[in-house]
Amino acid sequence: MIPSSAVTKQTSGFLERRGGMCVVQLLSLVLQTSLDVLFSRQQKEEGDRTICFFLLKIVITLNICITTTMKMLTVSLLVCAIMALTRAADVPTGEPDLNSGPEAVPTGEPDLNSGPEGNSDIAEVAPSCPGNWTRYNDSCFFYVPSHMTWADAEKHCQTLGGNLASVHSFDEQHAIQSMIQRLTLGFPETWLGGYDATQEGTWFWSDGTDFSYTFWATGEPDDSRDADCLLMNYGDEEKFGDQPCDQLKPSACGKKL
Ligand SMILES: [Ca+2]
Ligand SMILES: [Ca+2]
Repeated sequence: MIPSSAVTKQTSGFLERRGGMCVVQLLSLVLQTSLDVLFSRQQKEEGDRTICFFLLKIVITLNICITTTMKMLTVSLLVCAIMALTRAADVPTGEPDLNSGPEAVPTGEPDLNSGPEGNSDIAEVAPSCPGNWTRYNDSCFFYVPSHMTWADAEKHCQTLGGNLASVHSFDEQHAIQSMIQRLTLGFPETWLGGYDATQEGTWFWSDGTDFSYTFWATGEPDDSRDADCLLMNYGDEEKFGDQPCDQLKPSACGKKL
């Protein structure tokens, strides 16, 4: 395709040449008429006719020049319009080609992302416990060595997103006990979430789960000294025992995945 700038350049060149030709014609007319007037000045009437004829020639020449120039301008505008339309028609067909490349990339990206997305789905199916927490089935446990009352220990576990741990099987109790042993190299008495403060003898877990599994040491719970809170690793048997809730003990937090 011929660039529009080249056409414009050619057109302007032609117009310049055409204008130059018109000027040459006009100068020739002026020169010829001036000579006619000079040679016929003896005869006034003939001189007047020569001047009129000269003016008429100038008008005709100018009309021809103007008409020719206007025709060329019209033709040039038509050519430019056709070129512009052609370019406009070409651009859309070109742009999709350019975009089709990038579009091919995005169509590839979903494929790349589909993997991670699939992995994130898997991660959601099998989430993990926070660091330093110990997992058992779908529960996470965390040992707090600081000595606190049962109520303060419960509040502290809540700040960690859980409650004092609840226990629902021997294996779960053993998992918590093993965690404490691993961290302390012993079996210190540790608060769990069991309590019967609201009604003596009716035990609840502070996380609201069902209090059905028990691992009481021999003679426990005895409600000695209004014991309303549950300790694990209690006594020589290292089982459950009830103790007054204001005793300062380590604690075990728990939360669900
Ligand atoms: Ca009690
Ligand atoms: Ca007791």
